[in-house]
Amino acid sequence: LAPEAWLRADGGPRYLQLRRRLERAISEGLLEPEAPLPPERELAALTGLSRVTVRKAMRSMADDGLIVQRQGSGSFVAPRPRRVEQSLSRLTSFTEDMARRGLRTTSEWLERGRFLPAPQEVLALALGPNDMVARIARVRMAGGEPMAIERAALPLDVLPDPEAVQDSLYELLERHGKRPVRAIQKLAAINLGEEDAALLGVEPGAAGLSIERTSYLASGRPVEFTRSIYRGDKYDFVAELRFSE
Ligand code: 16G
Repeated sequence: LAPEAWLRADGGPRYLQLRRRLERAISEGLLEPEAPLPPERELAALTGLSRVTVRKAMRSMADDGLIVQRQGSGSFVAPRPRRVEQSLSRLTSFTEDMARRGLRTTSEWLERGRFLPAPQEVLALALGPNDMVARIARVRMAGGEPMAIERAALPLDVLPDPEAVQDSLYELLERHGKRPVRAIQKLAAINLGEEDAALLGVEPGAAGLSIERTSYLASGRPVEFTRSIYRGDKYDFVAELRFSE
Protein backbone atom coordinates (compact mmCIF):
# COMPACT_ATOMS: atom_id res chain seq x y z
CA LEU A 1 0.00 0.00 0.00
CA ALA A 2 2.96 2.32 -0.52
CA PRO A 3 1.50 5.82 -1.22
CA GLU A 4 3.30 6.26 -4.59
CA ALA A 5 1.91 2.95 -5.82
CA TRP A 6 -1.73 3.95 -5.58
CA LEU A 7 -1.73 7.77 -5.56
CA ARG A 8 -0.68 7.84 -9.19
CA ALA A 9 -3.44 5.32 -9.96
CA ASP A 10 -6.59 6.19 -11.86
CA GLY A 11 -7.42 9.35 -9.93
CA GLY A 12 -10.81 10.05 -8.39
CA PRO A 13 -11.46 10.76 -4.72
CA ARG A 14 -8.79 9.37 -2.41
CA TYR A 15 -11.15 7.18 -0.43
CA LEU A 16 -12.18 5.46 -3.70
CA GLN A 17 -8.54 4.96 -4.63
CA LEU A 18 -7.98 3.25 -1.30
CA ARG A 19 -11.15 1.22 -1.72
CA ARG A 20 -10.08 0.01 -5.16
CA ARG A 21 -6.69 -0.91 -3.79
CA LEU A 22 -8.25 -2.96 -1.00
CA GLU A 23 -10.73 -4.56 -3.40
CA ARG A 24 -7.84 -5.66 -5.56
CA ALA A 25 -6.05 -7.12 -2.53
CA ILE A 26 -9.22 -9.10 -1.78
CA SER A 27 -9.84 -10.28 -5.35
CA GLU A 28 -6.18 -11.29 -5.76
CA GLY A 29 -6.38 -13.28 -2.53
CA LEU A 30 -3.81 -11.19 -0.61
CA LEU A 31 -6.61 -10.62 1.86
CA GLU A 32 -8.60 -13.83 2.34
CA PRO A 33 -12.31 -14.01 3.23
CA GLU A 34 -12.84 -13.33 6.95
CA ALA A 35 -9.26 -12.04 7.37
CA PRO A 36 -8.95 -9.03 9.66
CA LEU A 37 -8.07 -5.70 8.02
CA PRO A 38 -5.39 -3.53 9.60
CA PRO A 39 -6.85 -1.05 12.09
CA GLU A 40 -7.83 2.39 10.69
CA ARG A 41 -4.94 4.10 12.37
CA GLU A 42 -2.47 1.67 10.84
CA LEU A 43 -4.00 2.00 7.37
CA ALA A 44 -3.79 5.79 7.70
CA ALA A 45 -0.11 5.57 8.66
CA LEU A 46 0.64 3.10 5.87
CA THR A 47 -1.03 5.13 3.15
CA GLY A 48 -0.43 8.66 4.38
CA LEU A 49 -4.19 9.28 4.21
CA SER A 50 -6.23 10.89 6.95
CA ARG A 51 -8.25 8.66 9.25
CA VAL A 52 -11.41 10.35 7.98
CA THR A 53 -10.56 9.20 4.43
CA VAL A 54 -9.71 5.68 5.59
CA ARG A 55 -12.97 5.51 7.55
CA LYS A 56 -14.93 6.66 4.48
CA ALA A 57 -13.32 3.94 2.33
CA MET A 58 -14.14 1.30 4.94
CA ARG A 59 -17.72 2.51 5.34
CA SER A 60 -18.33 2.37 1.58
CA MET A 61 -16.94 -1.18 1.44
CA ALA A 62 -19.07 -2.23 4.41
CA ASP A 63 -22.16 -0.72 2.74
CA ASP A 64 -21.50 -2.87 -0.32
CA GLY A 65 -20.97 -5.99 1.77
CA LEU A 66 -17.28 -6.35 0.88
CA ILE A 67 -16.17 -6.13 4.49
CA VAL A 68 -17.88 -6.60 7.81
CA GLN A 69 -17.31 -4.09 10.61
CA ARG A 70 -17.61 -5.41 14.16
CA GLN A 71 -17.91 -3.00 17.04
CA GLY A 72 -14.81 -3.20 19.16
CA SER A 73 -12.97 -5.83 17.12
CA GLY A 74 -12.40 -4.04 13.81
CA SER A 75 -13.08 -4.87 10.17
CA PHE A 76 -12.93 -8.21 8.38
CA VAL A 77 -13.10 -9.29 4.76
CA ALA A 78 -16.65 -10.57 4.12
CA PRO A 79 -17.06 -14.35 4.35
CA ARG A 80 -17.20 -16.26 1.08
CA PRO A 81 -20.81 -16.73 -0.11
CA ARG A 82 -21.87 -20.35 0.12
CA ARG A 83 -23.63 -22.16 -2.71
CA VAL A 84 -26.75 -20.37 -3.77
CA GLU A 85 -30.09 -22.08 -4.50
CA GLN A 86 -31.72 -20.38 -7.39
CA SER A 87 -35.36 -20.92 -8.31
CA LEU A 88 -36.03 -21.53 -11.97
CA SER A 89 -39.68 -20.62 -11.74
CA ARG A 90 -39.59 -16.96 -10.71
CA LEU A 91 -38.54 -14.07 -12.89
CA THR A 92 -36.28 -12.21 -10.49
CA SER A 93 -33.21 -10.04 -10.88
CA PHE A 94 -29.73 -10.84 -9.68
CA THR A 95 -29.86 -7.93 -7.23
CA GLU A 96 -33.12 -9.23 -5.71
CA ASP A 97 -31.85 -12.82 -5.56
CA MET A 98 -28.73 -11.82 -3.67
CA ALA A 99 -30.49 -9.28 -1.42
CA ARG A 100 -32.81 -12.08 -0.27
CA ARG A 101 -29.70 -13.87 0.94
CA GLY A 102 -28.35 -10.78 2.67
CA LEU A 103 -25.65 -10.25 0.06
CA ARG A 104 -24.89 -6.90 -1.51
CA THR A 105 -24.15 -6.88 -5.22
CA THR A 106 -21.60 -4.92 -7.18
CA SER A 107 -20.70 -4.99 -10.87
CA GLU A 108 -17.43 -4.96 -12.68
CA TRP A 109 -18.26 -3.41 -16.02
CA LEU A 110 -16.99 -4.98 -19.22
CA GLU A 111 -19.16 -3.06 -21.70
CA ARG A 112 -21.92 -0.46 -21.42
CA GLY A 113 -23.10 1.41 -24.48
CA ARG A 114 -24.74 1.23 -27.91
CA PHE A 115 -23.51 -1.53 -30.19
CA LEU A 116 -24.29 -3.33 -33.42
CA PRO A 117 -26.27 -6.42 -32.41
CA ALA A 118 -24.94 -9.97 -32.80
CA PRO A 119 -27.10 -12.15 -35.11
CA GLN A 120 -28.49 -14.03 -32.10
CA GLU A 121 -29.58 -10.72 -30.54
CA VAL A 122 -31.28 -9.59 -33.75
CA LEU A 123 -33.34 -12.77 -33.78
CA ALA A 124 -34.18 -12.88 -30.07
CA LEU A 125 -35.19 -9.21 -29.93
CA ALA A 126 -36.91 -9.18 -33.35
CA LEU A 127 -34.82 -6.19 -34.44
CA GLY A 128 -34.89 -4.43 -37.78
CA PRO A 129 -31.85 -4.55 -40.10
CA ASN A 130 -30.36 -1.21 -38.99
CA ASP A 131 -31.25 -1.30 -35.28
CA MET A 132 -28.52 -0.89 -32.70
CA VAL A 133 -28.80 -2.37 -29.21
CA ALA A 134 -28.00 -1.21 -25.72
CA ARG A 135 -25.48 -3.70 -24.40
CA ILE A 136 -24.45 -4.02 -20.78
CA ALA A 137 -21.86 -6.64 -19.93
CA ARG A 138 -20.56 -7.13 -16.44
CA VAL A 139 -19.15 -9.50 -13.88
CA ARG A 140 -21.74 -9.75 -11.14
CA MET A 141 -20.31 -9.89 -7.66
CA ALA A 142 -22.03 -10.86 -4.43
CA GLY A 143 -20.38 -10.11 -1.11
CA GLY A 144 -17.26 -9.15 -3.09
CA GLU A 145 -17.03 -12.50 -4.89
CA PRO A 146 -17.57 -12.98 -8.64
CA MET A 147 -20.66 -15.13 -9.28
CA ALA A 148 -21.54 -14.72 -12.95
CA ILE A 149 -20.74 -12.92 -16.19
CA GLU A 150 -23.77 -11.34 -17.86
CA ARG A 151 -24.07 -9.85 -21.32
CA ALA A 152 -27.47 -8.26 -21.80
CA ALA A 153 -28.79 -6.66 -25.00
CA LEU A 154 -31.93 -4.53 -25.12
CA PRO A 155 -33.64 -2.55 -27.89
CA LEU A 156 -32.56 1.10 -27.71
CA ASP A 157 -36.07 2.43 -27.13
CA VAL A 158 -36.32 0.18 -24.08
CA LEU A 159 -32.96 1.29 -22.73
CA PRO A 160 -31.98 4.52 -24.52
CA ASP A 161 -29.21 5.32 -22.06
CA PRO A 162 -27.20 2.20 -21.15
CA GLU A 163 -24.92 4.35 -18.97
CA ALA A 164 -27.90 4.92 -16.67
CA VAL A 165 -27.75 1.32 -15.41
CA GLN A 166 -25.98 1.50 -12.09
CA ASP A 167 -26.58 -1.73 -10.25
CA SER A 168 -29.94 -3.21 -11.16
CA LEU A 169 -31.15 -3.35 -14.74
CA TYR A 170 -34.60 -4.61 -13.72
CA GLU A 171 -35.04 -1.83 -11.18
CA LEU A 172 -34.32 0.76 -13.87
CA LEU A 173 -36.71 -0.94 -16.31
CA GLU A 174 -39.37 -1.11 -13.61
CA ARG A 175 -39.09 2.64 -13.01
CA HIS A 176 -39.83 3.16 -16.71
CA GLY A 177 -42.70 0.65 -16.75
CA LYS A 178 -40.67 -1.79 -18.87
CA ARG A 179 -39.84 -4.59 -16.51
CA PRO A 180 -40.27 -7.98 -18.23
CA VAL A 181 -42.98 -10.27 -16.85
CA ARG A 182 -42.13 -13.52 -18.63
CA ALA A 183 -38.92 -15.16 -19.80
CA ILE A 184 -37.65 -18.22 -21.58
CA GLN A 185 -34.39 -19.55 -20.27
CA LYS A 186 -32.01 -22.13 -21.69
CA LEU A 187 -29.33 -23.75 -19.53
CA ALA A 188 -26.30 -25.66 -20.72
CA ALA A 189 -23.27 -27.11 -18.95
CA ILE A 190 -19.90 -25.73 -20.07
CA ASN A 191 -16.24 -25.71 -19.14
CA LEU A 192 -15.00 -22.19 -18.63
CA GLY A 193 -12.53 -20.85 -21.16
CA GLU A 194 -9.43 -19.02 -20.00
CA GLU A 195 -10.86 -15.52 -20.25
CA ASP A 196 -14.17 -16.24 -18.50
CA ALA A 197 -12.41 -18.30 -15.82
CA ALA A 198 -10.09 -15.38 -15.07
CA LEU A 199 -13.06 -13.00 -14.79
CA LEU A 200 -14.77 -15.39 -12.37
CA GLY A 201 -11.63 -16.11 -10.35
CA VAL A 202 -11.62 -19.87 -11.00
CA GLU A 203 -9.31 -22.26 -12.87
CA PRO A 204 -9.68 -22.54 -16.66
CA GLY A 205 -11.77 -25.60 -17.49
CA ALA A 206 -13.82 -25.31 -14.28
CA ALA A 207 -17.52 -26.15 -14.58
CA GLY A 208 -19.96 -23.42 -15.43
CA LEU A 209 -23.54 -22.97 -16.56
CA SER A 210 -24.35 -21.00 -19.64
CA ILE A 211 -27.80 -19.44 -19.42
CA GLU A 212 -29.62 -17.59 -22.18
CA ARG A 213 -32.66 -15.60 -21.18
CA THR A 214 -35.10 -13.87 -23.50
CA SER A 215 -37.62 -11.85 -21.55
CA TYR A 216 -40.85 -10.27 -22.62
CA LEU A 217 -43.28 -7.49 -21.69
CA ALA A 218 -46.92 -8.39 -21.04
CA SER A 219 -47.60 -7.34 -24.65
CA GLY A 220 -45.37 -10.19 -25.83
CA ARG A 221 -42.60 -7.91 -27.04
CA PRO A 222 -39.06 -9.22 -26.32
CA VAL A 223 -37.10 -6.62 -24.36
CA GLU A 224 -34.00 -8.42 -23.10
CA PHE A 225 -31.67 -11.06 -24.43
CA THR A 226 -29.01 -12.00 -21.90
CA ARG A 227 -26.21 -14.51 -22.16
CA SER A 228 -24.82 -15.39 -18.75
CA ILE A 229 -22.15 -17.66 -17.44
CA TYR A 230 -22.64 -18.79 -13.86
CA ARG A 231 -20.03 -20.46 -11.70
CA GLY A 232 -20.77 -24.16 -11.38
CA ASP A 233 -19.34 -24.25 -7.87
CA LYS A 234 -21.75 -21.59 -6.63
CA TYR A 235 -25.21 -22.44 -7.91
CA ASP A 236 -27.88 -25.07 -7.51
CA PHE A 237 -30.82 -24.41 -9.81
CA VAL A 238 -34.14 -25.61 -8.46
CA ALA A 239 -37.45 -25.96 -10.29
CA GLU A 240 -40.88 -27.09 -9.12
CA LEU A 241 -42.38 -29.74 -11.39
CA ARG A 242 -46.01 -30.78 -11.62
CA PHE A 243 -47.46 -33.90 -13.13
CA SER A 244 -50.15 -33.29 -15.70
CA GLU A 245 -51.77 -35.67 -18.17
C1 16G B 1 -30.62 -12.13 -13.76
C2 16G B 1 -30.94 -12.56 -15.18
C3 16G B 1 -30.59 -11.54 -16.22
C4 16G B 1 -31.09 -10.16 -15.82
C5 16G B 1 -30.60 -9.80 -14.44
C6 16G B 1 -31.10 -8.46 -13.97
C7 16G B 1 -30.47 -14.99 -15.06
C8 16G B 1 -29.82 -16.15 -15.69
N1 16G B 1 -30.28 -13.81 -15.59
O1 16G B 1 -29.28 -12.23 -13.49
O2 16G B 1 -31.19 -11.92 -17.43
O3 16G B 1 -30.64 -9.20 -16.74
O4 16G B 1 -31.04 -10.78 -13.53
O5 16G B 1 -30.52 -8.22 -12.71
O6 16G B 1 -31.17 -15.18 -14.10
P1 16G B 1 -30.32 -6.79 -12.11
O7 16G B 1 -31.65 -6.13 -12.07
O8 16G B 1 -29.72 -7.01 -10.76
O9 16G B 1 -29.40 -6.04 -13.04
